[in-house]
Amino acid sequence: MRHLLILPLLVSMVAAEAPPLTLHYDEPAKVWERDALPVGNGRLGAMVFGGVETERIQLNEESMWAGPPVPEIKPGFQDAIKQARKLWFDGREKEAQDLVQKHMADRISPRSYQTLGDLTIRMKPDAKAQDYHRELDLDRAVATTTFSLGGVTHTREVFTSAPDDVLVVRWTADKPGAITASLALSRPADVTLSAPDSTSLSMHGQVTQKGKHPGVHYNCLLRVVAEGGSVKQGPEKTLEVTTADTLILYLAACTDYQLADPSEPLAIDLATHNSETIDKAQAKPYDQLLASHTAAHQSLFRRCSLDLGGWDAAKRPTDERLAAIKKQAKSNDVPPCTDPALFALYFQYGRYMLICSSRPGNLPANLQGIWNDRIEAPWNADYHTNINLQMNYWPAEATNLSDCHEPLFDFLEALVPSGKKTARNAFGARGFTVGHTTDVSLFTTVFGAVQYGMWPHGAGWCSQHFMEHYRFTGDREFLGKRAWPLLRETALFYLDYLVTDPKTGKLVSGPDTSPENRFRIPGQKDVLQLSMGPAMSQEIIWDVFTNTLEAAEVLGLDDPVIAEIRAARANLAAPQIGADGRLMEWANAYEEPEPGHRHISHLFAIHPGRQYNRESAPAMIDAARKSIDFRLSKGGGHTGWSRAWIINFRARFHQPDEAWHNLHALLGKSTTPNLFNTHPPFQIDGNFGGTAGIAEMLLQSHIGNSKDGYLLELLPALPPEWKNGAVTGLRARGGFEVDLKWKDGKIDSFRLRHPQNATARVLATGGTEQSVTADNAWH
Ligand code: FUC
Repeated sequence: MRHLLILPLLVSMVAAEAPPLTLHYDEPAKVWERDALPVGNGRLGAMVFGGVETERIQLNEESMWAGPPVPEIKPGFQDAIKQARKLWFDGREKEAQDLVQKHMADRISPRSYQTLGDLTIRMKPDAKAQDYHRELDLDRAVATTTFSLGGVTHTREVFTSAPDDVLVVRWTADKPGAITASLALSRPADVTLSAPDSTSLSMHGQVTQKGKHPGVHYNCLLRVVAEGGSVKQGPEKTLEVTTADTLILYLAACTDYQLADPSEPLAIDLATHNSETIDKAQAKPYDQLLASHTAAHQSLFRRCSLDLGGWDAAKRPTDERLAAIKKQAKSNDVPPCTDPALFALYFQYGRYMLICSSRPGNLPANLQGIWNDRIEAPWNADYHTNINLQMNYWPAEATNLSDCHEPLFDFLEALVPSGKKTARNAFGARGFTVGHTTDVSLFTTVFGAVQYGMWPHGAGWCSQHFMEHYRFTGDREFLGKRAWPLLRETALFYLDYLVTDPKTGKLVSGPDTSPENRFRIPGQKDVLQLSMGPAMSQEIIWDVFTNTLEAAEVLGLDDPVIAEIRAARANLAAPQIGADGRLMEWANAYEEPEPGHRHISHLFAIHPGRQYNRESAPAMIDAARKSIDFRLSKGGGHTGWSRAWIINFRARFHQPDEAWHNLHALLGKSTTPNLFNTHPPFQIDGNFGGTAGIAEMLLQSHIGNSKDGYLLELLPALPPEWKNGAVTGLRARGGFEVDLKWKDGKIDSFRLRHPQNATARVLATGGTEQSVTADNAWH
């Protein structure tokens, strides 16, 4: 029932002759992060190298984490916060910060998301490989490697099936008996290898971090089915395949992690579970296994298509095309768009990666989606909630992957019990709060150095996604059963966390940070991070209150908390415009030691927030634009995700050239040949933010509300370079699905679909506003 509104819209909108959506290369991958190609079913992932002599298929399972401890609130923290507020209001800012720092929970992050290991296929060919080609087909979600050896063509297909929950490798050769190879599983730590029978290998163990912090138990099973030839156990837990015609490998993996209670391992026999999973997959003919995988993938992937023309370029290897963009990016001029199809591919790659790393029932996409080849990943490949986790989900609704948003909702709901404890113990507050980062153990504490750690707005920001899901889908059941309870808890926290600024009488947040940024009070030498009422905190709180009130109104609820929220919102301090015309990051005019900082937190109210828009607050939009100009002039936008955020801002400012320039820079400066976004290193938020940014350039619907409806803005920031094109299946708030065609940079025609044939306000850039009924007819 949850997707009542989406299901009727599941029309495959890709033209009969779909353009080739593949990443392809003329040589095997060398470096994991740069070259290998990702496949995934939301839970199981793999990076395919496409090697000839040695094929490495690096494996992931989403819950491979070591265990406790987690950061714990120190005694006296709650009092320190209260005292720090007084000190701050008395002008003793440095003392306030030092006091909080002294009482912060210790940084205990002993864990990282870990690799599951590698599946390695080794062969000793007599000849050198010819006609080498490897590709990732985004539309079928299959990675294929082909090469010929001594006149025999070999083809290896790799996919991870969601319906059958297995990774499958099929290796065929066009002459019988041509496949002779050795297969192995391996893992860098905590592993016992075994060969349960003559055609299987297994690895299992308990995940630790360097021998400490025992976490999940895991099991991974590989079964080999050969047509022709033979398979037998080799030395050192390998399987030796000799002169087979075709080989199919089935790999299943699981752990005993459960989101509902991470401290309580799932009571299942992991080895039996994997064996049964493979039995079922193996019982299906290969073609059927592949067909059901492809169908499941396409039911999501094909909901949205983008055609920017220039598809001929798709014949060239992807790394070569990217290299051309990188060369252009060295110039500071706004570069011409010489390869529009690469940007369409990039858009779809973000959608592909969201489907592969975030299917319903799974954990959310982490900092690297589900792909990680290390025991200690950068930033632990965890769930940072001070932008990264949210950015992962920016494309979910707009690009018609609402279902892929669900893991975020499940995760947030799972955080509530822990977040209530933190609200109570750390702040003496009702409701629910989450600090700047968390992981599968679901801790919510603010911890570590105040610069990154004293930021209790993870839940506040994430709760926005619940309301946005309703806005895009119109799913009232979701709104009532899931969004409202979560928003209410989040709002309760803020009602108690806010304090009155004695100078202004307004309600302010704090002491907390503007994520990871620092300031200096004029005339003082210390560089500080904590303050009362930084702009982002105020904006997130406005957003939470507004969303909660809107949800209550739609649901017609009568709850005493509604009046409390309304009163608090009316008295909430709002961000200000500084003397230089910029939107101020802090409540007062401070010096900025790092004016090109990567976070652009104070513009939350413009995107992803909706507090200010060009109709309701043109002066704030102007000020925000100046803030971005300034940030960029000081070297901002240097990390992948930061650049991606800027694209989204530029789109909201209706600045097509600037949006284009930053999109170009995202590929030109922060993208590797496998089209992974790099912070550096690899961080998937930049991919997702880039995909969302392209959607935002083509369609916006943030002006309006659930009661009065939303304004659908068509092509609000279309780069002049993308003269002709078409997009199908974008989604807009109000529950609309939108197709657009444009010619010579102007809208040519559009059509809207809506399950109740609702009417929308539509504004095509350069035209006048009209009222259009969603009847799936071209206008
Ligand atoms: C935030 C950012 C960093 C990085 C990390 C994972 O804290 O400030 O740049 O993206 O998350």
